[in-house]
Amino acid sequence: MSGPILHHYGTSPFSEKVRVAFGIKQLAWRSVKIPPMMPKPDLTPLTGGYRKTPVMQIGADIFCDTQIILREIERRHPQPTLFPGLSKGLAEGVAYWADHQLFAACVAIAFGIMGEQMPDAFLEDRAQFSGRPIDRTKLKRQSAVMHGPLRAHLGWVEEALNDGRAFLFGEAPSLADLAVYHGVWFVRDRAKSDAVADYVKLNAWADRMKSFGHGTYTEMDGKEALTIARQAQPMAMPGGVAPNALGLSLNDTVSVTPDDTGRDPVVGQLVALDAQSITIRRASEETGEVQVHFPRAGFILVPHKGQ
Ligand SMILES: N[C@@H](CCC(=O)N[C@@H](CS)C(=O)NCC(=O)O)C(=O)O
Repeated sequence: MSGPILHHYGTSPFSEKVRVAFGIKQLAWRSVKIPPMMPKPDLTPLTGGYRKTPVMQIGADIFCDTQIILREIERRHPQPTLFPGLSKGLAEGVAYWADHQLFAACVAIAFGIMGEQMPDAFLEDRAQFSGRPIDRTKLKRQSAVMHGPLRAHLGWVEEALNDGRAFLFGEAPSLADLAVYHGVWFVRDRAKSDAVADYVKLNAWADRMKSFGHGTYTEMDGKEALTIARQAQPMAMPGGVAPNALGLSLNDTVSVTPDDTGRDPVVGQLVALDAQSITIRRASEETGEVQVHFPRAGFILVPHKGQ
């Protein structure tokens, strides 16, 4: 079994969520650096069009979105668990809030500080990515508007940590800590904002999260990752397709699209579907046959038109 390959870039907060998970579990992994904006010529052949960062590859299996990436890492490397104590289920729910509502506030604050230095091409890419125009002159104002909501969201975290616990669900880190941390990292460590500098417990907790590091990794070229996919076989998916409201069956041609940003549909044949995940199979010249996995929450699955 080949180990995880993370397609990412250093400044990406969602990638930091996965890198710190590698640190908590002390895993060895391979790193493929991808461009921070389109085009991503060695990535999109693997995903079938999904452009977001990060993507995890294990042989000919491609995992899109940190929700499913972390679930797969936990399945393969269950110790130490990302669901300690009573956190199962709840940690996923907290993570979903953090990845969406909390992260949106973090982006506004970070762009308010770094936006002026960002090249036009990057801001144009992010406008296309988010589906909304980005006006450089309004970034500071939007940051001021989101300052209060950010403090309200992170105020809940400060309050949760107030009883002296080390992590959100007790003495060991969980998926929820990872999801809150990457937004805090973006604001505090990347953008160097002082928006939450007075949250004493939160900052001590963020330092604890940072100290896990990133595990051990070696750099690898994107072309080599394509060769690895081509030479590997997708893993068996014995669960099959569960009965579903769409009436979809095994091998139906479907499309899977993020419901928020980077809404590029990926088309393939349905291999597996359950309450938490979608797996499709597709092929390209560069990759051979691959299986692409998505989480169920946050993605729109429909039959592909023209089927
Ligand atoms: N829900 C996704 C969000 C990923 C995301 O939005 N990543 C940002 C970078 S941190 C992104 O894709 N930005 C555009 C890009 O890298 O092309 C996940 O959990 O992986």
